[in-house]
Amino acid sequence: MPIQVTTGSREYFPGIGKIKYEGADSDNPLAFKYYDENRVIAGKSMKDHFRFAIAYWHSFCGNGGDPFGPAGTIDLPWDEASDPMQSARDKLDAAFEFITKLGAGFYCFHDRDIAPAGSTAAESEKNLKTLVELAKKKQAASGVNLLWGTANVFTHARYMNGAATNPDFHVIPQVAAQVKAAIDATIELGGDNYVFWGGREGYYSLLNTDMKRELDHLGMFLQKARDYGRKAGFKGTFLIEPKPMEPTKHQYDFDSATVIGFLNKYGLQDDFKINIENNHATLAGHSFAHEVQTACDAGLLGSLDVNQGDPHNGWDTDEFMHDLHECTSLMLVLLQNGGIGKGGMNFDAKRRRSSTDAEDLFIAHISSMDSLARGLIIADNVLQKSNYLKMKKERYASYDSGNGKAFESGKLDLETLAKMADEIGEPKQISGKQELYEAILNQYIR
Ligand code: XUL
Ligand code: CO
Repeated sequence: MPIQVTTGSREYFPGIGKIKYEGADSDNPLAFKYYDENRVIAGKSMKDHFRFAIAYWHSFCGNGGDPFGPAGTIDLPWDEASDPMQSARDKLDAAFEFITKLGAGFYCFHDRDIAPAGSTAAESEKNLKTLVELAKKKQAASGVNLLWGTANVFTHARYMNGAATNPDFHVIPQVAAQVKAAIDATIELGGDNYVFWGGREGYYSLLNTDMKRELDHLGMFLQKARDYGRKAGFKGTFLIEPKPMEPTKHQYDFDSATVIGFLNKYGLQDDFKINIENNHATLAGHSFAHEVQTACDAGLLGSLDVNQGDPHNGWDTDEFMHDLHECTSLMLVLLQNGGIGKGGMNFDAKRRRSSTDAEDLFIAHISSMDSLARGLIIADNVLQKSNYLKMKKERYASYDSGNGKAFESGKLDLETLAKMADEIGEPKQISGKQELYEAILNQYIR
């Protein structure tokens, strides 16, 4: 069903209605210029290509605070009630008003984003259940779905030495209580995925760290979480979100390649996939496209956290993704690899500390949705109209027949190959044509 605007008793974004598609010539900052949800590209509607999701933590909990000004700059009118449960209900109203006015089909949350912690694990779970029941009604009224849920097992002081990788076993039951309740919440809300981002799963100093034991504990914990989820009826995909550093110096889920090895080592590869975030890729010294391609090649692409960082500094700045070149490179990989499936594109991004108008939250998302839509259109043009695919195929043509094909299928041993060296002789030089590929891409970015 089309998304229905769903407000609570108070309207938090007055004066802003449902965001419409007005086309590339529109000057309206509160309209889509490229994202036209029903437009079909490469056999699929834009809505299905992206499955856009709103990140609860940035958009409804983030106040623009930073280490030099933790009090923040951005008004959160839904966070004024003195009772934290009332505040959580108000936040839910604001969230669904925003999500439905924007027309995004999905949202994502941490347990602590939607409900406050109580003084015991049981009380925290009770709070979460109360908010989940309300969220379920909002979902039914609006047609918005949950892309993924997760547990915040990194903010509380008890997790300072790690969550599932904590050297002290007494922390593990706390992690289990949170993860179990968050999996239950995700099932209750029909979430398509459940995410593990290992914020504190890593270390600062090898001097006090038994890395092997910590990783074994992480593998064991995830197996138990998977087993519980399946027993409780979770049919979706578990996702690990890689990040190489921050907050810890060395995070265990460094990048896609590291996570692929980890999943295979601990027997998790059939239930888990990867949630890739652009800014995390940058921190790992990779491009988003590289990380996505790596996961696709392993059959483990799960979902995406779309944002961008600054390649010149080493921080996770979580800016809204608007770099057209990066959007195009990403969509080129996705179009060639069958798309995003039951994953989506979650805006793990925050407006800048100085973007303080309520409409800035809309503008930030609209700009990013338009940039990705434009990337999709450009990438599709490159694939349909240019020589790109043909050139790439021809580069590997020597493996399509004869000895190349025999090698690829494992029929040539090393001695036979070695003998061919003089029979075949020095290979002729074949240009890699990188600049031509770059020129083709830029030719279509218009
Ligand atoms: C932190 C980050 C998280 C995860 C969910 O860098 O990306 O918000 O996406 O825990
Ligand atoms: Co993220």
